[in-house]
Amino acid sequence: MKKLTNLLAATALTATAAAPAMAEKWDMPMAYSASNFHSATGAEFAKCVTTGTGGEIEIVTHPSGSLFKGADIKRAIQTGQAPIGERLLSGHQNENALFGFDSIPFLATSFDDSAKLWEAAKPSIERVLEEQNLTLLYAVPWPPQGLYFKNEVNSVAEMKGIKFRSYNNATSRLAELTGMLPVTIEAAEISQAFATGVADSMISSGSTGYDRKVWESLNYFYEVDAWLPRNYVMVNSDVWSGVSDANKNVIKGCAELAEYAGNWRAKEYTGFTLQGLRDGGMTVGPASDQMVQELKEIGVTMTNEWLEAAGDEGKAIVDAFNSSQ
Ligand code: PCA
Repeated sequence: MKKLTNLLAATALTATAAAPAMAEKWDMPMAYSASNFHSATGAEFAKCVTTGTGGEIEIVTHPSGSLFKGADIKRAIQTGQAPIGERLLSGHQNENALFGFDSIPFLATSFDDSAKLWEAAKPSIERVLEEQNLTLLYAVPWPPQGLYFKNEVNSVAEMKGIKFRSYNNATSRLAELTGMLPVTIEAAEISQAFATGVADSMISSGSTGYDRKVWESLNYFYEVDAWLPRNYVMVNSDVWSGVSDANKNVIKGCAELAEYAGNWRAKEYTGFTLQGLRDGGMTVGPASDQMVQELKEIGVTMTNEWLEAAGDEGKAIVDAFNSSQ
């Protein structure tokens, strides 16, 4: 017993000696599964910051919506319940249309175009976030969005009445315009939703279908490449202003690295996960010409609606993107 007490005392001493003067622990809520590439990127970002600051700031990630669900993450950070976290940017489209710049159908449909669109939109998004006491650290796109169905679908008319899982305003609107019935469900909960018939379709990346093993319930994935929505990592601006300049530099460096690595992973994960869907038994391929044509017409309607809602600043983003082509 004596020995154990001595050992404990010694360990406590060592721990105290090794701990930096003002160590802080930052819990980082994330909405998607630990195996997802965004979560893997976040975990490496956290490690980079912890190591780079010599442990003065230790970031601990909480994937799968385990600390806060996706829909609650931004509020949690704004109100200081968590200092840092990751969220789907277009999830805030109901607060400000500008947040939906990356979910305009058929505007930016490749990784290259998505990067150009982000370049055009970033100053506006940073400003809107800053007004909400949030500092943007990095953003990484999801792979291109395609349509998942239980049964074969070759036209918009065949979509009528199908229950459709949505993840933001644009996806709900797409469901309405195609005659489907939208129900908003977090990615962490879709396996269950499809298994129980709460939904029989969705628009998402191959990545999310793969992460959630949707082949257990759904059979078709149509590569529509409608858009590439982004996740972003934000920090509470009051917390950020309390960080030393040296640590700010470390965090910015780690964020840049994470953005680069995340983009790379997203591209790699695209083909890998589509193959994963095939291996799971799904039919994966392009949509019929008719379906593409009809979806593009719906895309025009949604683009016009977005431009109207996002005003001059939205139009300036689209114009800047188009002129970078
Ligand atoms: N996966 C996320 C958002 C976009 C994507 O590819 C989801 O389905 O919730």
